[in-house]
Amino acid sequence: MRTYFARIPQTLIMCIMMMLISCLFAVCSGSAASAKKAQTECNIHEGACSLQLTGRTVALEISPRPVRAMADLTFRVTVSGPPLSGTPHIDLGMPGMEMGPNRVNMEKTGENTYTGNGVIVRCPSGKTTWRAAVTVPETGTAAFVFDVVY
Ligand SMILES: [Cu+2]
Repeated sequence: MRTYFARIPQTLIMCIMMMLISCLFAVCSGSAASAKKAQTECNIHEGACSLQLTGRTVALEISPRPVRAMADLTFRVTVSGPPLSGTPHIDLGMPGMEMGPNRVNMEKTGENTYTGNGVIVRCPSGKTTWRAAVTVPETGTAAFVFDVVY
């Protein structure tokens, strides 16, 4: 009995510490996410999808449409506002799944427009939901979640 009661405060302290640590992590990741990341679900088959991020509008258009897996795709990113110091890039992945690196490098093809080519692979799980994370210099990452056609 004695040892049982002696263990309670220790367990409580451990619990409180774990709660504090997880709260700290939540606050840290929460503030980082709101400052430089934005995500939206969109229908990429209908045309360009856009997001507001750090005072700019980031738009993504993929062609040809409908957007299919295992096909050569052209990714076009348009960023409003003053000129960027560098070129955006896109990381293709699946929400909640590790699919390996798949980056689309882009080049400037217009005033505010950047273009690159890439392939969305077919997921062995059969799931069709992909995410294109567009990283824009000095702006952050705009992530677009959409379904592709297999
Ligand atoms: Cu997958």
